[in-house]
Amino acid sequence: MTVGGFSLRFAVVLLLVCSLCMTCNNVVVKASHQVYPEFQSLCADKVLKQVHRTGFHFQPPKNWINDPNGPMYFNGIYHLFYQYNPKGAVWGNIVWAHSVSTDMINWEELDPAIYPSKPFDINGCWSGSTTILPHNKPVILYTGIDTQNRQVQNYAIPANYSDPYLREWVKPDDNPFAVPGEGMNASAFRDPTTAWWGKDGHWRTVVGSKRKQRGMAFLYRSRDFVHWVRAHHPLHSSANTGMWECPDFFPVSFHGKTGLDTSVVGENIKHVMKVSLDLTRYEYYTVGKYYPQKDRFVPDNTSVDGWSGLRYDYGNYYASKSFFDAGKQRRILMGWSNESDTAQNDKDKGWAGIQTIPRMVWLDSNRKQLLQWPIAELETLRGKKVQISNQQVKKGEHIEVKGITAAQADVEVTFLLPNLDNAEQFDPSWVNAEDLCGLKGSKAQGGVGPFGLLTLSSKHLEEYTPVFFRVFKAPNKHVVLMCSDARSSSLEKSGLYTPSFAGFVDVDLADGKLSLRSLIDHSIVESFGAGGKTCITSRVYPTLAVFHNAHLYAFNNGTETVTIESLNAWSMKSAQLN
Ligand code: DQQ
Repeated sequence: MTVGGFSLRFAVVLLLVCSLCMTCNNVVVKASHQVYPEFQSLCADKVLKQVHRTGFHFQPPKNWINDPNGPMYFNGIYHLFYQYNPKGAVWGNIVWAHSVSTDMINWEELDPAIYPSKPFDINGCWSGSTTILPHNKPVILYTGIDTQNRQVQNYAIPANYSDPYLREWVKPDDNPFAVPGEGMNASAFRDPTTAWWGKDGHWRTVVGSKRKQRGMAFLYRSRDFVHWVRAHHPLHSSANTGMWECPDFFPVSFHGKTGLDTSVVGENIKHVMKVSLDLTRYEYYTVGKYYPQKDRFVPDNTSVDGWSGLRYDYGNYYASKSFFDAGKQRRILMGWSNESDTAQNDKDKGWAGIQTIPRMVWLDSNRKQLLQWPIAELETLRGKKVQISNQQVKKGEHIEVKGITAAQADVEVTFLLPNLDNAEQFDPSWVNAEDLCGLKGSKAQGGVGPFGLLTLSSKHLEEYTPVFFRVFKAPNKHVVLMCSDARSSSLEKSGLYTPSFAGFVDVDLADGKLSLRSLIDHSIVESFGAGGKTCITSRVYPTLAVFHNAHLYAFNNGTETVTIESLNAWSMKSAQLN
């Protein structure tokens, strides 16, 4: 039975959570999220403004969501848990909501899996992971906020392993399995990773933390997955990076796209360590070597281990989590894309936060970075297709891609570059891609570029979100900048966060081509440059370019003509989203 789109059982759980939270309304839990006590428990009567809701990016019917938690593949079903406020459209009252899917594109909502109910999580059920133990037994590790407002680590197990949806989870009474010890910061100790198994018979997990401003991943070991002991040294740490939220640690193969189970060690692999930096609200990752005997991770000297390191995504993307999909032998990455509007906007529209499209991740053949690509299942939503090939785009031109629903689309384009001799000179002081994009934008004329797509554009370009490249000439190489610039995305100016997100693209231009794919979905533009070398997600709120009034163009503002070798664009059908 459903009441207002929610199942009756869900409503009962909500009531329970609501009443629990009423008793803890005065408790101030130190969170990395902005806290708006006045909005925290204001349920929207109805979701007011629908123009910016997504058609195929995951979101629940209403309210706030943040981090994806414990995604996993179990007996043919994908599970996504996520941080959710059942009572309002800003962060607060956090539970683990739960959705299931057979393709990670269409989702069915279940009752929350974990919600505050025990002394060890009564003030919050924060982020964590799942691990599938031998004999196909999943376990959740998560952070609870206990009666003393400490961050502690807990585990939960399915109440009934034969329920294909694993609807109910039990939190055994021997929780918590780890509490902040002597000299540890009880407000900076959270987000346990998927555990991996070592040949010495111990499981390992890491928990994000910091000591002063040194970010670190505390390592815990266990033989039985119940009793855990902290190792003397962290798996890894890095100076001046602040609190490490949502760490993720996994192996990747030297060869091809096949994913590896989190416990794989040995030859012909590297390990990846990703952290979400609370100080910057960006993530970075390093590629390196894991030494199982010493339990140490050492980043390669090609990976910057700090704020300016490689990112999964140079845009609005945070608290990501990967998992090994044993069904299709691939590693999948899920990430949260926060709103870029105001808390008041979120309260008024009744919802906030979406999950990006699940991405497959694998090691680039240069072994220095990852590649990412939307899972192939997304293509089942592709509807009407239009194509352009061998079309020149001259200086100052913009060419409309007509015949698709430009507000809900998937577009893939490959540009043929002209002779690169006339590319702009690169100034070595331009170290920050976002600043450079801010400086140059999509309009300032260059030599080779800016060229790319104008997404979510109004007919006469009053508003648009350009996603584009600029190629520069540096001694002995070319530098490629990719931007997703939200500064002209909306006529609405008050309070929106409209950065000129950007990243450099480490790509060989010998074949004279640059490709771009953008997933456009009403208030999100999720883009993949050069086959997934550089990804950028923007959240935007057009006022004119909505529904059928949205347009898509290819453009070029460089002096040199570029050619669209091929452009394929599809109207996207809506997914079944909860
Ligand atoms: N969100 C969770 C924390 C995590 C943060 C709380 C990252 O566990 O550190 O909702 O967005």
